Amino acid sequence: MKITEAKVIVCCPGRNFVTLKIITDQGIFGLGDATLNGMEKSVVAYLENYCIPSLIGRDPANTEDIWHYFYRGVYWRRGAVSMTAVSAIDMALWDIKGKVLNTPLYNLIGGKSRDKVLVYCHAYGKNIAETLIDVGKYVEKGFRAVRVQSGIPGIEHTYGVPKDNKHYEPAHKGLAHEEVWDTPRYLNFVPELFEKVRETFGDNIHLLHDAHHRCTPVEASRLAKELEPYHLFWLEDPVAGELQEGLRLIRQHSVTPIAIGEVFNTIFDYSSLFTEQLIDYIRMPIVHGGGITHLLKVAAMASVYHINTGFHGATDLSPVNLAASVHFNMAVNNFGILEYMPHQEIVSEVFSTNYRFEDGYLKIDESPGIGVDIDEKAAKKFPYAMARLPVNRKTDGTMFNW
Ligand code: GCO
Ligand code: MG
Repeated sequence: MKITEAKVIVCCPGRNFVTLKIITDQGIFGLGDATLNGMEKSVVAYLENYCIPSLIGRDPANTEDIWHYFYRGVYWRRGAVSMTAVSAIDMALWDIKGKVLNTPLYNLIGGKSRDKVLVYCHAYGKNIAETLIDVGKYVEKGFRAVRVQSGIPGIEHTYGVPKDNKHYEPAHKGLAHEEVWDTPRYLNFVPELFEKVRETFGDNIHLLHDAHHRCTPVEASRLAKELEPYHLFWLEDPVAGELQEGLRLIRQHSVTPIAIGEVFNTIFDYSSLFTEQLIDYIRMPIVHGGGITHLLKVAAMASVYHINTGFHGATDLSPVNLAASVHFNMAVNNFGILEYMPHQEIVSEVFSTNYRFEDGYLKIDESPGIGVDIDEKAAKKFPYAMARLPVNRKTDGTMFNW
């Protein structure tokens, strides 16, 4: 079997998605997600100008060799743009492999270790009262794990809380919005938020929180320590991902579990965090972390250190990535949890999916490969619209992490 064609499909049903379609001489095709929020066109250019010409003529069965061709074979390797392209290629090839062998992806990577995958959703509100109502809605819907973010008194707009009270979508059309951040107010507020959530919903629900890279190590240590009584499932990105040593200080001061790495893209970003046991969950998703081939290695290494998967699954990752993540987490032994923000209804006009939410879990059917399809005609109805993630400044105007 040979790859005869590959194309990149960009569409914007509510938000931008980039999808790679690899087609073979036997008519079988595979899909890979290549969406990098706010930087979509960079991945498109890399795929179209550099990767696709080198894919033509290769045997799609050789997932390992092709992965190394696009990783090792590229002198300027690593980085979000290149690794998203590598991920898309890898996903599409595993999709083809599953279709050729007429079996779901999970069967190719170990089979079922479980029947369903525990997921967490996002609850939020402008203040604690509204947030409690939102948590209640998700508990009512059957979610067993809820990420809780809330507006903070004195900060005009906070990460994780939509301005218009609709669905949460961080990218905005046009150039980047500027937001304002105040860490002292945040640190004073969050323990009270979780005290109220536990008081209202008791101990039988998993609670998660995303600090979104905004603390220094000592601030994050205080936060993790003060949140201990509320037994979080995890505290996410307490410090910026690139500050790996910062995780040491947090560990010395608290036993709140830590999830990190949605902005990572290789095993090397994780290696010392694993060997020193500084974290508990892997956030790096299939779409940005080198695809199934690479994440299998990351998960295998993590398993030695009792670290579990907890992949990023925001709505800016397409249904192709979400389905691949469900397959992956059906199969690996060290599964922790998967983020699940349901896509807007309009996304189903372009992508048909094979997963469904039931009683706090995602389940996937037995369609071969990844099991998601794209309607290219429908995709054309939703042309790309430039959108950017916000930037963040401290109250005195200093540039900060978003
Ligand atoms: C999460 C993430 C998202 C990101 C977004 C960026 O934990 O779900 O932090 O909210 O900010 O995916 O594109
Ligand atoms: Mg996050």
